[in-house]
Amino acid sequence: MIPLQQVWPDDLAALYRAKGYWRGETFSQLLRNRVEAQADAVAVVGMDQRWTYGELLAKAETAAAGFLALGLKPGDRVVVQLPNLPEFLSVIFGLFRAKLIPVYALPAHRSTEIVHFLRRAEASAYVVADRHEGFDYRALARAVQAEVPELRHVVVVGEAEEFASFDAFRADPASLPTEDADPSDVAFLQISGGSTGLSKLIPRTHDDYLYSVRESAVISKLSSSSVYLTALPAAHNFPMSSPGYLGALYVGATVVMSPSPSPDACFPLIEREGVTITGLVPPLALLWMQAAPRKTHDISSLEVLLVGGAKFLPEAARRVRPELGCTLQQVFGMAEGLVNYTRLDDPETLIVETQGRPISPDDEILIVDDAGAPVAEGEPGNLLTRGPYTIRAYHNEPAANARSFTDDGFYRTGDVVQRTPEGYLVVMGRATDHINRAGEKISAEEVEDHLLAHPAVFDAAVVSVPDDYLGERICAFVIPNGTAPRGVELKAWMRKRDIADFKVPDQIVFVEDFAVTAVGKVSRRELRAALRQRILEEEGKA
Ligand code: OOB
Repeated sequence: MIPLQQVWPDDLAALYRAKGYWRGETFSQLLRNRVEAQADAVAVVGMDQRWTYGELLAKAETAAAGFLALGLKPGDRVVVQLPNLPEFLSVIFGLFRAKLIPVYALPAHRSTEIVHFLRRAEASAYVVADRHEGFDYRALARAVQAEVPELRHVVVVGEAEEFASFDAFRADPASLPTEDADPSDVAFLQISGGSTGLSKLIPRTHDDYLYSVRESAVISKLSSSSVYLTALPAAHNFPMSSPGYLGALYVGATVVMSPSPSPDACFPLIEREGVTITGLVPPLALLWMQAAPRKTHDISSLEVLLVGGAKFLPEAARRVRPELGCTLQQVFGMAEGLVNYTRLDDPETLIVETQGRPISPDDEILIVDDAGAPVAEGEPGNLLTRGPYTIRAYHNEPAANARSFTDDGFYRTGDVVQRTPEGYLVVMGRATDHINRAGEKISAEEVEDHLLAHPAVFDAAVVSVPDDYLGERICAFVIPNGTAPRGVELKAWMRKRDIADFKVPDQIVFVEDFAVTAVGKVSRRELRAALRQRILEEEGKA
């Protein structure tokens, strides 16, 4: 197995420790500390269950012993694909306790993506729920296991059928090893949005991630009386740590898991549990504002709404307080590390018009032109960053690492930003070819590769198109090979390729050629830019 690591240069690691950013804490310790302080406080609520911190720890220990009893060994990787159930937390804290490494997949992922994660991570186990939103994950597990024989264990939360049942784990926690993980070790793998090709794996250490969690909790003013609603899929970095359910657990607050982010699911939970804080992507924030005048539930306990994952336009941002009655906190973050927040007591203009400033005084920010030279202060440019919780490398991706990081370790975010005189960042756009569809990042190249596999597709170019609701939608330009299939047929065929549904193009435009300009040879990037321009002009948006 290729070892997991995330290495900062010695001098910086020493600085981050000396400044108290990296405190030598682990995820298991986090939970134990809370239990020592407040075993009987409610930690997690969801699906008619209500667990205290003491119960969460007990369930995590049973889970840990159960995973080890299957034959898994510390360091083994486990792909976790669960909806927002309370068991999401007992599974991941169980894995942490057993020194197993969760790899976070989204419920929307299908066999194409899961097989890729299992192989890239060299995972030996896969944890799923039985069903969610009408989809049977056991059938997915069967398909995946047939393709990846190295996958030794499938564990199911709920009705397990032929697989190992999480609910029936009975091994004695007394058998668990006493020594904890090394805080500088990789604790889990996140999944990148992927601007080129398939998603990459992002190794995060206990030390670096817990720093971002702890500071995020301070920035969002979480306390033990806060109630955090997990509305977005729990596997996403945003609801996980900005300040997320981990921030909430860190300070001894209560976490409510909602099976769906819709107002219908969330408003009753807000009223019943007295939710004080949650996080949404912009399209959902718009949906909540639209639903608010007709609501029959009291959501007045909500104090803070974080919005991020994609650009929240100032016109929409301005409506949050009057329409939802809470303070907006914009968050501009990335699973690779850097997270920016507006602060709760910032002036309205900063809250509405910017995406915030970094968590840490030691988050280094460079804004550069395409040649890598710093732009004049206040001008837009490419955002590069380095700091105490930003990765230095993806797992086992030498080519992507060479592209994505500078020689001195700055991560090229792919985002184009401007810095205000107050030091706040405004996201202007991005330099890479991915589509940010309602906060999900989709690689144009990955979608093109799928389209090209269709016998009637000669060539395909995939671009993002501005969309009032989604922020951006996926538009595929396709040159047919002979008779063009119908757009709906091509979409239906894409769906059958077992990929996440959010990657299927929203719009397909058949063209005879890409009208390549006189220059002759154009890069895919230039081609996509030209096609995007064409559709903007057609829609009168250019
Ligand atoms: C979050 O993380 P990822 O890894 O899914 O996506 C990161 C990318 C950023 O590079 C940027 O392109 C975009 O998502 N993004 C935003 C944004 N927040 C993220 N673009 C404009 N405005 C924003 N507020 O999406 C993520 C991770 C942690 C916290 C929040 C979001």
